[in-house]
Amino acid sequence: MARILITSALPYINGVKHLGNLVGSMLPGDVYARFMRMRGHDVLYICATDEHGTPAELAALEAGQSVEEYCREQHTIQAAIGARFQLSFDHFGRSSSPQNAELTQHFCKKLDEHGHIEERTISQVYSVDDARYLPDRYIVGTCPHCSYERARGDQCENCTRLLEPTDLIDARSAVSGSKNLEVRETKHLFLLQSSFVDQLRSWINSKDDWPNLVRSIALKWLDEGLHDRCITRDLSWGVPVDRPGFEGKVFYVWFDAPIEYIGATKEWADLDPENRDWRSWWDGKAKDLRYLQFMAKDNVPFHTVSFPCTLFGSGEDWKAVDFIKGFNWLTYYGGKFSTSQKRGIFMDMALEEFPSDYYRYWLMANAPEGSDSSFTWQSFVDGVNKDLADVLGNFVNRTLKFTTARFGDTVPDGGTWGAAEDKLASGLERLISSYAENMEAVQVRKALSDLRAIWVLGNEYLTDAAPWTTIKTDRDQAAVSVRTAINLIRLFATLAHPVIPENAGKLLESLGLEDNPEWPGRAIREELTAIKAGQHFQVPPILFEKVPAERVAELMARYGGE
Ligand code: B3M
Ligand code: ZN
Repeated sequence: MARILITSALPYINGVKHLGNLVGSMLPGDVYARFMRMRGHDVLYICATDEHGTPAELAALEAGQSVEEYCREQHTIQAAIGARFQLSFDHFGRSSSPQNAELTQHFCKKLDEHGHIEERTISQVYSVDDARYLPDRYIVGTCPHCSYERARGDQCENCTRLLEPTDLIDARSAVSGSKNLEVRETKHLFLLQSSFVDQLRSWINSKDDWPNLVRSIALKWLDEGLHDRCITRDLSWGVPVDRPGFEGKVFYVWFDAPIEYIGATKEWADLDPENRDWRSWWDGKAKDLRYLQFMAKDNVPFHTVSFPCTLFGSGEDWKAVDFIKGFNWLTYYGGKFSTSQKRGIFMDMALEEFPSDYYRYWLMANAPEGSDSSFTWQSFVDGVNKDLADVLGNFVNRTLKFTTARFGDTVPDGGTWGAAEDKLASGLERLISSYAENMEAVQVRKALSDLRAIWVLGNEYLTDAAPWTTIKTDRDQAAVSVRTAINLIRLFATLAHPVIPENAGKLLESLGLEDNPEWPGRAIREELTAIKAGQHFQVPPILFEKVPAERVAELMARYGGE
């Protein structure tokens, strides 16, 4: 048994997340956490809302709330919707917590003590009418290169050239439209990242099990040369910079957000300090501890470069990540999911249409792992109907209905394990070990295709065994077939539990078992005979309702598509 620390990239606070956010960080982290718990490991699965930064301030402004109130409310909403998606965080914290503030200030102090922090004076655009400094992307104007009129101060979306806000013609505030802008001198803290390049490179090179996607992004970032990074901002919302001359300034959101992985662990421990030791989960010397992070690819540089600089530069022994799982983009009909443009399917609307397991299954089976993948309602409905309804659901139904009709509602006795069961067992043995290996390695799509193959194998067994035919001449033969099939239901539900916990739990309960399965670790024949004759069961209601074809058009009309 090992201790396994798992974090999912922290969802930003500005509203309910979409399926693209879910599939790239929270869902795979949850599936992995559930799998590892079933394997008997001591798992701590941490997540939180990422609450600082200008977008949070502006979203609060738009909602007519104070930023504190806005964040508190949105945190509650995100926590509730996460729970409805069965995300099994041990703690879902808030980056605005006092724990995170204290840790963030601590890291800055340590970095400073080790000579990694420098004060520099920079020029920044100040909007007199908004009474605030504007981050580059909140300044808009005409691009000097292509004359596009809505270019942002950091980049022109039209010609993709990188810009400085002062390059813009007719610059104005994106917050208010005001042109009353001034360039002011302001003092900031810089983290001297450039001195970490060699250490980072050898650390990243030592991670030979990291996915290519993650390694290549990390190394590219280093190859392009690391710039020293401004880690403070002239904003009022954030972790205050506790340093003379920095009154009214806060840390940059990307400085304190990853520290919240630690902060949230402390939040968790502070709820039960007698029994929880947060520091032991972040101990760089601990031998029994493995740390995995889940995130979408745009977050990779912050986790392979920036956050490690914070940890390494502190001179303290913090646990650094062992394995990073990065994901490509999930698109909505080939286009971007977008929070600001409200394009795509958001977690709350999703649950108004279908139960969470449907999405959990589809998103994992179609995870944007090797490349981007596209969510379309047709593909979603096909996945649900073919895999969940026709393969898994149908197996359960025909097994339990037939058994009830011919043998009653207890598992029948009679008959003996034979060649058909041997064949089933050896097929299963191979597939289950492949499934477990792929889950261990966080090869999500491969794991899901193993899971499906396991269900298919069970169906083939039942079709070949044909108890509905054998019962006419050989009751015992039929009995052993259905007894094995009922055991298969237990096995299917157990193996699928990390992916579809709600329905897997219902299945186990319908067999009179508890909804907290362990990983099937015994010899396969034992697993397939664990439920003995005489055990009472119930036929569960239809678990996976087949989605009628006309729903697709309806869903597309409601949510857009094409
Ligand atoms: N909040 C993800 C995003 O908003 C960002 C992740 C932080 S992980 C420390 O794109
Ligand atoms: Zn341009």
